[in-house]
Amino acid sequence: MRAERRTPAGLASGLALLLALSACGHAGGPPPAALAGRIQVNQLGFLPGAAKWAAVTAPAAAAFSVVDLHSGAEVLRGALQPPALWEPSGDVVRLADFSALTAPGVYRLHVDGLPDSPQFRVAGDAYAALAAAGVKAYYFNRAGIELRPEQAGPWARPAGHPDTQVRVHASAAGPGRPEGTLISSPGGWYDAGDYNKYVVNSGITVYTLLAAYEHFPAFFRQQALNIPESGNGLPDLLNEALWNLDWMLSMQDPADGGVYSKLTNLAFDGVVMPHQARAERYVVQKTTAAALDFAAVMATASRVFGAFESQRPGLAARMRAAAERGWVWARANPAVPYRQPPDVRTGEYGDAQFDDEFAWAAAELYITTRDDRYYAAMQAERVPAGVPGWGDVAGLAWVSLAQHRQGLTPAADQRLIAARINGLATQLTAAWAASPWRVSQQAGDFVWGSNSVLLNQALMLIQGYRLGGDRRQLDAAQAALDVVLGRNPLGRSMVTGFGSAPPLHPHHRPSEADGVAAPVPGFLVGGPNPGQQDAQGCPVPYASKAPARSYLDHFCSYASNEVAINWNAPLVYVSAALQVLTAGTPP
Ligand SMILES: [Ca+2]
Ligand SMILES: [Ca+2]
Repeated sequence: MRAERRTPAGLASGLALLLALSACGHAGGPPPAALAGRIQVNQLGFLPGAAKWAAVTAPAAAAFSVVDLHSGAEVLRGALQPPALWEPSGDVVRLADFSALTAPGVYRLHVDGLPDSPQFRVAGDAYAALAAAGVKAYYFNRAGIELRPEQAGPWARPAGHPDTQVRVHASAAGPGRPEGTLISSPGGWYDAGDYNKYVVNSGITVYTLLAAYEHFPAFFRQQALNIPESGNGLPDLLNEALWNLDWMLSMQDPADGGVYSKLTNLAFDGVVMPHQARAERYVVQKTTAAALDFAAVMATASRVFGAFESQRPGLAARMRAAAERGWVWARANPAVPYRQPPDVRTGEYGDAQFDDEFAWAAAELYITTRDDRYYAAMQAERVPAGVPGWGDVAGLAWVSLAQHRQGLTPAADQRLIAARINGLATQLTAAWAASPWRVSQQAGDFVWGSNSVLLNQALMLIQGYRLGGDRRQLDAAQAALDVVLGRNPLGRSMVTGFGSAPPLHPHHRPSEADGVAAPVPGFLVGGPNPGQQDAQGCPVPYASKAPARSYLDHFCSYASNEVAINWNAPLVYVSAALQVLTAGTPP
């Protein structure tokens, strides 16, 4: 869940009408519906070997068929499962299991009396383009660099926010750098729909991208993104991660190893392009969470970039040293929460519970250094495995320990590592299996950024599958991606540029201000959020208060339709993992 953000001014007039919530956005299908309801399906499609489910919100329907889009031939027929109420949306739903469909092609689902489903593909490369666009979204959010037409196409734009002359805010002043000192802290990614840069949120984001590389290196070595560094000998995912890692390194105070929490304006920019935003920038307060998230991700990056010494000589050692200095600072300053200074009004990412950050940083330092003192500092038996989020990162420690389990020292408790990963994956699988909508997310998971909560559940399910091979855990992860790509009560894809009914008006300043009709592609939007914290400032109402329907495809909706770097990271991880782990040819 993100820090709540101030509503930008001036949104109330002249904006496009709400397009969401009324129709599925697909063509074709039989004439007037005799039944009320819809067929909701993953609008992008599936690997041949994937579990394939659709949701039919028509209690009286009985059977479904799968139709080849081009020939019109029925290729599969089946009975719908018994109806059941899914509380988060209030729908009575019947599920269609068409996993037996394995032949590559383009299809739609048909139920007598209902509009046909959106079309979808079955293909061996079903998620390759999605995974690539999910990474390239970070390129589109780069600070301090011109996006050239050769790489950015219609979304080319001048450089914004050079951040080579940034002031040390009073809250961040120290002996070596008194208030007002000018420092240089260029590069990095804009955090979300705004133009500020936050270390805490960068931590889980970059980590998740590096974990994707560590887990599936062959996939990412062949992925070509057409970014400025392409062809330099580093995989493009790592080039993109470095754009933010190099910035993060500049956020560490060389005097004491503490890490500034954010680089920010005093207030959010207006709805302008990056080069039009000229407010003075500051680095703000060193915090325990910033130091530990920094230490964890630099320790991770150190072992990843250790394999690329010739491309970036000395980088891995520098990252490791930076991680250890951040750790030392946090041990000496173990309870410094973020306190928003009175003159600063941008995002907070405030967190006062640091057990999880300590555990995660200790785990990554242990894996990278093989120093048992870090394993002891983790206090592993006291660390739970939960679904990760920016303020609760304990689960990431277990992801890394499981990945590296064969190279750990004898100090590591191998049974505990397996128990933590399996315990969480088993719990999420049970929730998926019991769900009338066949998804692991529960009513309480519809919070700010609910789509990322769901995809982080999928990320943890995938860890279970990689460790123990329980196929149901992979199927439950697939279900999460299905929901994000359109098998939801809204019939909406939640990724810009993907699916037949994607978000068109994300809360993303460049997408709103660039004069290009299509939003910048590859971004996951926050998703349904019954908090509706932006409702007062939106010129159109939410259509429903139901948790799974609390979504507005409107620029005003920072609470359901913003983008964020930490939300895109599990999209990249899960789409790549399913592309790699799902059988690409019919079984
Ligand atoms: Ca925490
Ligand atoms: Ca636009």
